[in-house]
Amino acid sequence: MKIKRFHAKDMRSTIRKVREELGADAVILSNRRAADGVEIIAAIDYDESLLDAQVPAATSASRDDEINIDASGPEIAERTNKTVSLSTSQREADDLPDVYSEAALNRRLSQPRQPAFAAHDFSLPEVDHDIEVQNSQANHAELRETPFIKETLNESPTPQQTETEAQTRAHSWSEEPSILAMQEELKSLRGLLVEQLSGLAWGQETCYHPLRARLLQRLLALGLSPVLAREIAAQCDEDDEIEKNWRCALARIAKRLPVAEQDILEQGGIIALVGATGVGKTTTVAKLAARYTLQHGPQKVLLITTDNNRVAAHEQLRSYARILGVPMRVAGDAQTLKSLIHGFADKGLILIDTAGMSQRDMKLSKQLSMITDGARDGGREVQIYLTLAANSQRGVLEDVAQAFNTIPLAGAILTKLDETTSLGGTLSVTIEQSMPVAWISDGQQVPEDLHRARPHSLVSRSVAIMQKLTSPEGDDPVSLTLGGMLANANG
Ligand SMILES: Nc1nc2c(ncn2[C@@H]2O[C@H](COP(=O)(O)OP(=O)(O)O)[C@@H](O)[C@H]2O)c(=O)[nH]1
Ligand SMILES: [Mg+2]
Repeated sequence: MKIKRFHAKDMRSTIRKVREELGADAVILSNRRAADGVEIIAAIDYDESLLDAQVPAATSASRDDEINIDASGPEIAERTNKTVSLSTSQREADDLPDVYSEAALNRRLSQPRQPAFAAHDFSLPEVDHDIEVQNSQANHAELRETPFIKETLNESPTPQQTETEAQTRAHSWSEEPSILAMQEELKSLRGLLVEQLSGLAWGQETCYHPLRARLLQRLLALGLSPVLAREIAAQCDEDDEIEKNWRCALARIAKRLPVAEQDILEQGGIIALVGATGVGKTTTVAKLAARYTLQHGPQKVLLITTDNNRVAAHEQLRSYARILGVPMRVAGDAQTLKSLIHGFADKGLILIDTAGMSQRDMKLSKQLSMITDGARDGGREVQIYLTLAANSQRGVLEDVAQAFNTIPLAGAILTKLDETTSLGGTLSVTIEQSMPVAWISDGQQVPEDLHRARPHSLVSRSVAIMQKLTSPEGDDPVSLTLGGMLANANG
């Protein structure tokens, strides 16, 4: 019998190696996930009865009957008559000898196979990185019955085997009921562990850094992302009182909050508003147009919509244009946009309203490049502002900002501040994505409910919202958040 260890980046490649070297009759004795892939111990000419008969006899045998570990070469094991010899190129002997010793092998063989978890035993199973020889028979049987491995061992992959086939196979393997059940089990164990760890971490924080913990608690209640809240809280002065630290923390947030230096409306030019559907792009375009019209007159403004999908979208912008007395055009493609920009070169401000684009929409980059290309070809630069509705969840805003930040954004316009129950999340996103906020909108009235963004007023506003709406300080949300962070860090 010949035993050998195989190593590759995944199960499939490792099994292929086994096949190539030992042939289709190879027997898998054990497999485990290694740091950089999968490791399989396989054997050829494997005779279980011979092993069973020989191993007990080995108790009284001489040194030659032992399973040796030899560092002489890549060949791991070769067994003739009573001798099994295991070799490894890197001498992982420190990990291995005990399991291969005669006594250990006998002890393992004589023990009945234990389940990893007893019914009510929640202690974590001991992780054994060694090769579990005594389970080889059962492992072998189970593994051979696993469709993916069975097929891999019995069928020669032909050159014509397509990638689609491989994917389907991997897919069906991962949908095995036992694998799914195991995944569920692992998920619930992970949840349990995260809960325990988060409680522990929060307990330590409150014990060793009580002031920092309280500050962190407030910053999280403000809605800041856990990462930003921790960064700000870490700069606190433990010797000072909480209220002073709180004021300093708020000042730090305001300092980090990027806002547009110049007023869009003073600069003029071509401004396009992008963002998801319903965030308030058209209304904001109308508000900006109205303000500019008040200062420079209606003849200096042009409204363009690239939303040629919905008639309702045109109508909404058209009625604003009618009220303001400014022209409005529809541009369905880059060419039309280009000629419009060219033809209305005398306009001080061209506002482009766009169709709602989901961050997951495949048409997103196409639409954005249409805007930039159209404007560039028209000989003028376009400034694109991302419209973010402040009443969205932080996770959604992060997603949107990341997707849109792949194009050169001039900044952000925050809408629906009047409807949000937490402003910290929106502020976190603009800080973390370094996205200068130009304007904020806090109502539906055109043009009254539009204001220039000011860092201190945004921070005060978020504190006012927090004080009005959040419950008294409590540890639970914080520990859960810390738990989430730990889980993400480990996952
Ligand atoms: N409460 C509130 N509603 C707003 C604000 N901005 C826009 N809206 C409303 O949100 C809805 C969608 O706005 P719209 O401009 O059509 O969004 P679009 O799909 O992004 O163009 C409309 O009913 C607007 O009146 C705001 O700042 N606060
Ligand atoms: Mg719209």
